[in-house]
Amino acid sequence: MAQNRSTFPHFATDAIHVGQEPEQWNSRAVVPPISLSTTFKQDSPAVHRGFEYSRSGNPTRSVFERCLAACEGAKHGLATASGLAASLLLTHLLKAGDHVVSVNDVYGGTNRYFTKVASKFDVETSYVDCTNVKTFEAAIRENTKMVWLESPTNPTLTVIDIEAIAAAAHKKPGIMVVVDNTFMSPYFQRPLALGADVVMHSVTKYINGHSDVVMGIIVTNNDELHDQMRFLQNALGAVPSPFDCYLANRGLKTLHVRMRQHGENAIAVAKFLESHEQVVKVFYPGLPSHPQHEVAKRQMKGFGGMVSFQIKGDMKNSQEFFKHLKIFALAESLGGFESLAELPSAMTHASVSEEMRKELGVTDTLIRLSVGIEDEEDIIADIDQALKAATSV
Ligand code: P1T
Repeated sequence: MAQNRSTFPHFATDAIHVGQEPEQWNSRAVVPPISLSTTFKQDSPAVHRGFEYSRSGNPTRSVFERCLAACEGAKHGLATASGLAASLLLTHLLKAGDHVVSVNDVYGGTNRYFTKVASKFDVETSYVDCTNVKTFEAAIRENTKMVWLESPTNPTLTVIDIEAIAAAAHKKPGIMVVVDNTFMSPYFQRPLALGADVVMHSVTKYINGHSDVVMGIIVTNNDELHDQMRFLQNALGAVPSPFDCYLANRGLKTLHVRMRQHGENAIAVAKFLESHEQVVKVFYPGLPSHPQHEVAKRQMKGFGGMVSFQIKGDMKNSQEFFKHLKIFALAESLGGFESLAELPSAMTHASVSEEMRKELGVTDTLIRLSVGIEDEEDIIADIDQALKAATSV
């Protein structure tokens, strides 16, 4: 199903109101309170009013989970202590001997988790170019149980045709398709409507949007999967704090406004970079030159705030560029209101093998920008002066 503006009616109203009903609190608080109590009084043994112990469920967490699930067009939401804790929980749905097909370009921490941790429990992962459905299908094995997609990918912003890959995966029963929707947020892309079984996010990024919370979330429409994951959420214990849930719920209220501005600023930055003589190549799904631009237009409502580019020269030029930035901070992470720049090969993707980095083009001259919502002309002027300074080394 192609996604366009009319696919997501009422997004802002849902982000502001779902799960926030003042009537659920005795006080009729319009802003949901932070419920710090670790335990809840029961009417009789094991008979309670929805909450018993704060690891298995918490009122502030529940407010956020319901709201974000609505934003993704999902029935169920489960918040986790981080994006990686969401990956951990999902992988615990598998058993030893199972196989995962992951898109080859994923966040470095996801690659590290599958390669160096899940492998210890005999869960093997193949990293595959998912821009080609035939290549993807060839990687499916008898024991493949999970498909892991990011789209656009981190950091090369490759776009995967989610609908085509989900349909190919579902030809074989028992394969769960997970989409890490962190880069787009539900405002720009809703993978469940494209055939994914589960969507996960690093809430740390756009959803919270203020670079002051580390959190994750998993959403689904599948009741059985949700029940299994709720059991795992309680059994594994990697849950977020009520204060973090309060902040993420607050951030979500302005997601639509922020995403529109991120998108506007990012396309301006991408066009500027594409015309710059100090730049070899720009990676942004909103550019007609992007190899999957047509897929992006079909499955996304906007193109997001992440832009990667290859600077002319070598590591010295990259370093000089970072040294001269004034508005952008040289820092990991993304999706906050402020602009950030980083070098994936040495920072977010340093844990990816050198061989795979080379194959993906994650070199010492590939620079990733998280374009913030400052004034567009100031952002561009900052990049311009840093690029000029980087030329003279
Ligand atoms: O940091 P955490 O909340 O645990 O989320 C991990 C994660 C998962 N998925 C994607 C697409 C991500 O980008 C991340 C975290 N990424 C960074 C910190 C980064 O700078 O790319």
